[in-house]
Amino acid sequence: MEQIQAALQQGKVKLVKELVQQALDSGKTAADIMDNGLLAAMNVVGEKFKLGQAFIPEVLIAARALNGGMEVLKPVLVADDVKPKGKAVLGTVKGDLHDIGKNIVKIMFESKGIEVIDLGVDVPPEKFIAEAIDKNADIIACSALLTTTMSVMKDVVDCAVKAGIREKVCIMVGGAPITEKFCESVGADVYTADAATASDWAAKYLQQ
Ligand code: B1M
Repeated sequence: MEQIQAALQQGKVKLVKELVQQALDSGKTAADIMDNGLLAAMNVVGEKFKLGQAFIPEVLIAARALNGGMEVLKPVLVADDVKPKGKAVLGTVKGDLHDIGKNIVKIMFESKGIEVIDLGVDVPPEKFIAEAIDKNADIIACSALLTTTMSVMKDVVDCAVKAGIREKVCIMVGGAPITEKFCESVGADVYTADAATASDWAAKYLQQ
C-alpha cells in the first residue's frame, strides 16, 4: 500500500497499475486497495494542494495515476458490488466556460470515492436538476468564475425547489467570485473556497 501511495503521489501511472495488480494478486480486496492505497494517497495530494504545498500540475498528474489504478480496479469493484460513497452532479453554470477549477473539484470528489456526473460547462439550471433526479444524486455542485454568471446559482436553487427535490439534495457552490454570504443569499447549502475543502465537506455530509 505504501508503494502504491508513493507511486501515485509521483504520478507514475504504469507503476501504479502494476502495483495495484500485484496487490490484487496477493489477495487484497479491491475496496481495500482503493481506500487505503489510491484514495489515501490522493487525500495527501489534496491536503498539500489546500495548504499551498502542491500545485495544479501535481494534482493533475496524481489524478492521472489515480485513474490508471482505478482502471485496473473497476472490473473487480463491479464484480464485488462495491458501491460509491454517494453521487454528485457537477458543472460550471450557464454562460460560464471556465472549467479548470471544476475539473479539480471532480478529481477531489472522486478521490473520496464519490461518483461524479460531470455535466461540463455552460450548464443550465434545469439540466442540473434533471440529472440530479435522473441519477438520484445526493449533491449538486455548481462552479462559477464570472460575476455575471454567479446569479445562475440562485436559479439552480429555485429550480430544485420547483422540482420538489430541495430537501433531498445538498447544493454546494464555489468558484473565485463566490463567498459564504453569497451562498446564504441564494439559499444554497454550502460554500467552500477550494476543491479539497469541498471534497472533505462532501465526504463528511455523505457519511451522516
Ligand atoms: Co477568464 N476570467 N474569461 N478565461 N479567467 C477570469 C475568471 C477573470 C477573473 C480574469 C480577469 O479579468 N482578471 C475574469 C472574470 C472577471 C469577473 O467576472 N469579475 C475573466 C473573464 C472576464 C473572462 C472572459 C469574459 C474574457 C473575455 O472573453 N472577455 C471570458 C469568459 C468566457 C465564458 O466563460 N463565457 C473568459 C475566458 C477565459 C478562457 C477561456 C480564456 C480561460 C478558461 C479556460 C478554461 O477554464 N478551460 C480563462 C481563464 C484561464 C481565466 C483565469 C486566468 C484563470 C481561471 C482558472 O482556471 N483558475 C481567471 C483569472 C484568475 O483567476 N487569475 C479568469 C485556476 C482554477 C484552479 O481556479 O477556477 O477559481 P478556480 O477554482 C478554484 C476555486 O475557485 C475552487 O476550487 C478551485 C481550486 O481548488 N472552486 C470550487 C471552483 N469551483 C468550485 C466549486 C465548489 C467548490 C470550490 O463547490 C461546488
